Amino acid sequence: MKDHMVDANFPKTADGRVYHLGTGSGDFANRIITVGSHPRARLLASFLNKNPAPLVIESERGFLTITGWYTPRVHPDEDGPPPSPTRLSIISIGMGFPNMDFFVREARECLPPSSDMLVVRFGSCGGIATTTSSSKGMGTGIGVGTVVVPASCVSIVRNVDYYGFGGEGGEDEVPYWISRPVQGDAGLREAVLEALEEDASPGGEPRAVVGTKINAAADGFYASQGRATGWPDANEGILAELERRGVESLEMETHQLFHLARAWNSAKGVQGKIRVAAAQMVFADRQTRAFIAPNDVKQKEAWAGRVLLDVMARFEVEEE
Ligand code: R1P
Ligand code: URA
Repeated sequence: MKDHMVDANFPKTADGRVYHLGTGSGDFANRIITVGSHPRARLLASFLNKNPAPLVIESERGFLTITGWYTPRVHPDEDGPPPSPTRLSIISIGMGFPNMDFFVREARECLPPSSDMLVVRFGSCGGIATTTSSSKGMGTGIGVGTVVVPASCVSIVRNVDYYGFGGEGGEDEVPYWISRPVQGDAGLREAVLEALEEDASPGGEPRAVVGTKINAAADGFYASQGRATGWPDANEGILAELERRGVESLEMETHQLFHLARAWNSAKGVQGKIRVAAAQMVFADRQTRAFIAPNDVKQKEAWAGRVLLDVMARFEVEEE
């Protein structure tokens, strides 16, 4: 750790930079796309305007924040003056609930209290649904390459007391807890879903986008996502239970994002709101066991990432 931190409760450097993200006041735009990997963040950042050059902050804890200006593309049917550039941030946070927690709390701290904070998670996920309920009616499953835009999210947390204490399967213990669903921001989700579904870019390929009802975020990639790996995880029933509850996709961060936004927005005295949505590319089909090819990942990321930049730049939000 290079800098001396002050205030053990919410540690910051003397010049106000937060402990894990390494960002300070003014380093974040209030429109943020969060991703799980640096290459995905850098790909999105390649679409930002070059002048002025984006601000890039890589923290020693592995968070990469890139803030710059983005000029939205013009829809072919669009009249009126060309859209002006909007300031946006892209952050790569890595994986899991704790990293999403660091990001949301520390980025919020870097924004003015009165400013709304808009966050879209652009991630990957597994698809588990055999039937889907998109805005365009019932479908036949979520395959590899589909982009899902969930309205809500449950969490799946492993009950560690279940394992290794001799009482496995006892009446009082269940191996996993599944929470009730928490909603994201309906307006932001609608904008994301519509833009992805319509994708106005000329010459675009037909792309599968599904507005789903429920996503599940698990506290791991393996056990709590129902993967059979040879570990004694007591997770054989998870996928069936999730399907029974109407869950269509599985990943590792969206619940923490939706949960924190809901908690923040419903607290007394909060000024700027946190408005959240997620768009997730299906990398793994949990029914067929298919996994996405690297070239398809690059293509999907570039296409959906660009659409999300357009949405975030154009979305009407109260500015600070
Ligand atoms: C697991 O491979 C990771 O991929 C998914 C999961 O949520 C987890 O973080 O999302 P990202 O592609 O955004 O990281
Ligand atoms: N990310 C996950 O968390 N799970 C998957 O199955 C694929 C991507």
